[in-house]
Amino acid sequence: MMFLGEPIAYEDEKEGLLIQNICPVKGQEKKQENTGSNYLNFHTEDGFHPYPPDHLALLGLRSDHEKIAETITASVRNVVDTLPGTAVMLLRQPLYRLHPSSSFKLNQHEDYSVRLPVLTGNLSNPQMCIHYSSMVAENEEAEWALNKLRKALLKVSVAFKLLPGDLLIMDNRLVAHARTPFRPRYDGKDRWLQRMFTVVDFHRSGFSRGHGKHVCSPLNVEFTKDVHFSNGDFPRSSAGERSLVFFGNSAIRVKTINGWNCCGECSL
Ligand SMILES: O=C(O)CCC(=O)C(=O)O
Ligand SMILES: [Fe+2]
Repeated sequence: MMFLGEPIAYEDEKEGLLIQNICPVKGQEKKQENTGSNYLNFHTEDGFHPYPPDHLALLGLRSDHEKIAETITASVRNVVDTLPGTAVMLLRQPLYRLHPSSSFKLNQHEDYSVRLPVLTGNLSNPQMCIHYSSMVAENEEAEWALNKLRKALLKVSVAFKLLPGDLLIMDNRLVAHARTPFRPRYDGKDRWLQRMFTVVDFHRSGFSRGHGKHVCSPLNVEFTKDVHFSNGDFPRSSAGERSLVFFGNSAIRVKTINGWNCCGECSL
């Protein structure tokens, strides 16, 4: 992993551990999180975060009792050429609301999301941010395009049974992942993985980390109303909606700017 980038973790997720233990937790079977054991939907890891992982490693330490759980991956590289041009065009627009993962312990608020495109970057080799259960399209056309992509990804998915000693490294910018269901027994011998994230450009998150530290400080959530705000290359909130805005480790004041063009790509 160290050849791929610098390790990164988030203080508001899994207590900021750089190497996280993943085991099923009693009572959380249905959670769309790695503590659950029902089907875990396809997702990009922490795609809502301003400094999401570029790579994600899962190390198998122990299989589930019946050895049925499979980690599934699906790469945008294998589907982008099969999508209708109109779908690609829509997926490149910030028409999708993504709710933060419930594994993040953000300020007590619940009703927030970030607004972003699903596909970014190079036209023929784009990056993808998707979440089958926490992402909502803002209109019917955008939903149609998202469904096209979802169906296409399912067709090219590849399953891995992580046995003890197996290491699966995923490029989180290209690949979505999921996990099939299994039956935990909570007897101390359940499925056990370890997880680690890396980023290619460590300096980008420097503002959010202490000197020499690899753990990003908790995100601050600030609700805005009737505001256009842009942070980076796509808008993070939109007019009249409750949205999540980011600012490394300190809240910033968001001003109301009437008629400001968010990103040049959208018509807001
Ligand atoms: O349990 C798995 O195989 C994958 C879990 C997962 O999505 C994760 O830990 O990010
Ligand atoms: Fe995941």
